[in-house]
Amino acid sequence: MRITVLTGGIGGARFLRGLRQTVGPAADITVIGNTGDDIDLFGLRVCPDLDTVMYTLGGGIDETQGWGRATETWSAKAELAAYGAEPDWFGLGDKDLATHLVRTRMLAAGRPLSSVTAALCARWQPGVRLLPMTDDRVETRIEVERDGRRRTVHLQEYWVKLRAALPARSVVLVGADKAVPAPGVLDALGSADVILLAPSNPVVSIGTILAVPGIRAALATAAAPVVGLSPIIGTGPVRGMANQVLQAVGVAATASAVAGFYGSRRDTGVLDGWLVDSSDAGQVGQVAASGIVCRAVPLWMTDVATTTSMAQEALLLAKEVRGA
Ligand code: FO1
Repeated sequence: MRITVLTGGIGGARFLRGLRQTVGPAADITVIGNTGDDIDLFGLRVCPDLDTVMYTLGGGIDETQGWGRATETWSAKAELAAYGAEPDWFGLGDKDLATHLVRTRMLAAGRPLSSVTAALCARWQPGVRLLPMTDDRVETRIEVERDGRRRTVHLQEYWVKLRAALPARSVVLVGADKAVPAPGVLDALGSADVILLAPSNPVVSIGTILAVPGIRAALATAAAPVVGLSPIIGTGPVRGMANQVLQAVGVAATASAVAGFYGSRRDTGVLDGWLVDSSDAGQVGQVAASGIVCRAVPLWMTDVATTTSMAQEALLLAKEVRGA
């Protein structure tokens, strides 16, 4: 079975671990990762979502934090602080720095990000084919308002420095309109048996991937069923800043509103099926009315076992949708 998954960082990476467990090593999983969060710091290219997937599936993630390396040390960060080097709000651990050094050197030598990511994955053996959504630079910026004045900040500055405390007025995807899907991305969507949207941020993770010209159309026309998992349970995201950025695009922070944001493939959207958490079972009818087959199942990724059953439910729904 060929499964293609669109994902962001922590939530998506954890879901992928459950999916890999569910389908076993024989399945062919391609992961299309968001790169709008990428940031250049101290001359190094940092790709948080790709690294989070790579480390999580490769067994190197800091499980508590959900990002960065396990048993990390922070000498370089302390040394940078001693120089007063800015920015001081983004933490690059010593082990993690090696990844960014190797990546940046390969990029500087002219290799595209997709090739560099494959080279990094050769070490981590994530058990999936990890592709950046594009080899081109796309930067997600958040328009914030303070004292009546608006400006845009990098998504990492909004999330890590400002802690998403200022209202987000809009999301700007710099470079997305000119980006080209990375090699393998459109093929992975066109040849998939199942396409899944991980429980990631619908605006700044999955939405950014869908903004790369050609990707949304590839989902809309794919032969495979497309099933998504809600990142919203109740009235809030499982983690992250979904509430703030959903508000910026005028979408309520509920599982059914996010399904509406993605839309049904019967219209101009991308979904055939949508999983909401059991506690949101009351929203199933509303989602179904919009032409999306919807089921309520447990969606809290508390451990690998519950995440594995979520993945099973997603594949079951895909089968059901395909048969419909
Ligand atoms: N998140 C933080 O909250 N603080 C940090 O200092 C931080 C550093 C960092 C370094 C490498 C990396 O791969 C991720 C890092 N993250 C950090 C997580 C990241 O900001 C976000 O969670 C994602 O970009 C959102 O998907």
